[in-house]
Amino acid sequence: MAPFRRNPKNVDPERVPPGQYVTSRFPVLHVGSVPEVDLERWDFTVGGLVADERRWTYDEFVAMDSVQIRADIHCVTKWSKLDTTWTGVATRTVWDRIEPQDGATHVLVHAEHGFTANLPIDDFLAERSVFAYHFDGEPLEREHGWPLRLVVPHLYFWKSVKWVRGLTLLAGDQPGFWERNGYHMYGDPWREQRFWGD
Ligand SMILES: Nc1nc2c(c(=O)[nH]1)N[C@H]1C(S)=C(S)[C@@H](COP(=O)(O)O)O[C@H]1N2
Ligand SMILES: [Mo]
Repeated sequence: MAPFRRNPKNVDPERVPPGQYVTSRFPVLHVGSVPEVDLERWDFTVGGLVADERRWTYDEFVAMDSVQIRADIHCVTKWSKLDTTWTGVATRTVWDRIEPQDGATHVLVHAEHGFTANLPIDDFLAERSVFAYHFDGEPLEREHGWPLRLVVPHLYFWKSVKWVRGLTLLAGDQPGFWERNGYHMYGDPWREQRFWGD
């Protein structure tokens, strides 16, 4: 398949999923307005199928061990950006501090303004899934999700929830915001799972 737009010559085509083009820009995409976030009142909560609900303040959250990951990101609107780096708390680190109950299979990630996205637990816990506070070594910009965003680079970027505030563990899958509005429940860019039925 021909790429949607011409890719730069120095890009290895093997790194570009079908239908995507490579950009060095960093487009901003979201529904609604960029939220006003007050770090003093910010919290991160985990509920649903857990033995005990958990809550972190911002200081507590960012005090957890940090990791840096390097990844290519792929937006369903067809841009891909290669070699991005993100610093933050690995999803696994958060997971190790909660007690999931038997039967939990998915997470619904939630954010400011009620935005949500669903993920199977295995994808949520993938090696490079991270709650990021830095992009390319600098604090996240507000429009890219400051103070904290999820990054799950192996799925389309709509799963990488900006302004994240918590998780609900679920027995079974449940659509999030975009998934209720026509986007694929899983969203693998290599299988071009953009929309319902793909
Ligand atoms: N909270 C929230 N997170 C979100 C979205 C949103 O509307 N709200 N949009 C998603 C979509 S569709 C994309 S493509 C990416 C865009 O991230 P960026 O603006 O940093 O490029 O954020 C994702 N995370
Ligand atoms: Mo998107």
